[in-house]
Amino acid sequence: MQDAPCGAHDVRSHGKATATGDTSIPSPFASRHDLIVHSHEPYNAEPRLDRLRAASITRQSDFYVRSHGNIPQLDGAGHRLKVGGLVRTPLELTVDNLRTRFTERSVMAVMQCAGNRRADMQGVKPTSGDPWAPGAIGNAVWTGVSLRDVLHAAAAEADPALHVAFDACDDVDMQGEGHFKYGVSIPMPKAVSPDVLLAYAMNGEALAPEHGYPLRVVVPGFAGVRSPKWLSRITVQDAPSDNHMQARDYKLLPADVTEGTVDWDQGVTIYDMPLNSAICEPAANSVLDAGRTTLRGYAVVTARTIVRVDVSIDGGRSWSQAKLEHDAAALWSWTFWSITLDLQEGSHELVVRAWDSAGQTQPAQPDDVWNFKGYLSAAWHRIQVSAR
Ligand SMILES: Nc1nc2c(c(=O)[nH]1)N[C@H]1C(S)=C(S)[C@@H](COP(=O)(O)O)O[C@H]1N2
Ligand SMILES: [Mo]
Repeated sequence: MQDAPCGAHDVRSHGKATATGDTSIPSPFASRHDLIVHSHEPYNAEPRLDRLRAASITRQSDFYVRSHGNIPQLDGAGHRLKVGGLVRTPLELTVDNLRTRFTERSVMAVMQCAGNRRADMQGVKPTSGDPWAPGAIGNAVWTGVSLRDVLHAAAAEADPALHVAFDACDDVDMQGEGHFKYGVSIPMPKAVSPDVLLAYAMNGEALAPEHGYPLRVVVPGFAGVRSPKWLSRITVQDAPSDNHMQARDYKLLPADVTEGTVDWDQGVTIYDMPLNSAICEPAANSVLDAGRTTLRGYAVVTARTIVRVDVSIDGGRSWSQAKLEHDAAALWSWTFWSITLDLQEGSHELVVRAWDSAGQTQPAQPDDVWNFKGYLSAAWHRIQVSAR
């Protein structure tokens, strides 16, 4: 099944005991000590929100890391990508082959985890998964080649009912549910969008090991789970991937479904991400000086644009409109917002909600969208602060 040559020299084989604490973290993570770490194995970490809001293009060192298994240490020159399935010309390509045989393309796009902001949902009722704050998101300029061009070179069948499956090099151990290499798929109509990349660079730098060196998929607008890192194989097929990650995870389920009652076949596969927004500054629970206070954050939407961001300093009773910063040419990028308001002495609930170009806004409460996996947490973002 998995004969793609990953040739990994794992620095952190999954399940292998290592010392606890940051000193056990090998070199790929050395520069990342300032991220908030949810777990070391697998490595999951997000930036502080003021760091996230500091630049519209997120530095690799400030970019959240979501991994389900080990971080493979792959040999960039020797690594091979196989392309097969419903294609007339199966391919085997090095990253260098991709660079020289195909047209290079750069796309600015947000990568966002389906579990971003899960902590708010956990405030309603526990869910599985790490308590991500609003930092499981970042915006980067991804450079690589269009998946579409590689599918074309392989003379892939183009029926819109097909799926393009991806296999990766990391080993995922789903305690009790088996041990497998990470794999997912996307529907063909998305796969042939020129903005879906096989990327080898991020913000003009080689991908860091934790972001998928030497090659990853970037599917703008889709949940991060559909953008495999350490890509080893592409398969054109007539059904979605049967990998655990696709079939038994990352699906949206109704509120009454639990871990014990879930029928994964009834879940809705999470592809597109919902309208969302967050307050990045001030930080939750901060004590501020009363008076003029600037609030800053992000808003994000797929396939539409952010047209308005409302901010409240009284728990959502009254609203003011924030100033928006968006590069209209960057379709898949986020929108930064800011507003300066007068904060009286006392406690305040600060709230943000975004509106998109179809006049849709976010649900008011996380209760409205709660699900046992804690996915797509996109209610109004509320934080408590006090001023004195
Ligand atoms: N091979 C592989 N690809 C993966 C993952 C993974 O665990 N293994 N995690 C996915 C998830 S859930 C997300 S949100 C993004 C995160 O990308 P980043 O770590 O570069 O931010 O990678 C996706 N690609
Ligand atoms: Mo994710």
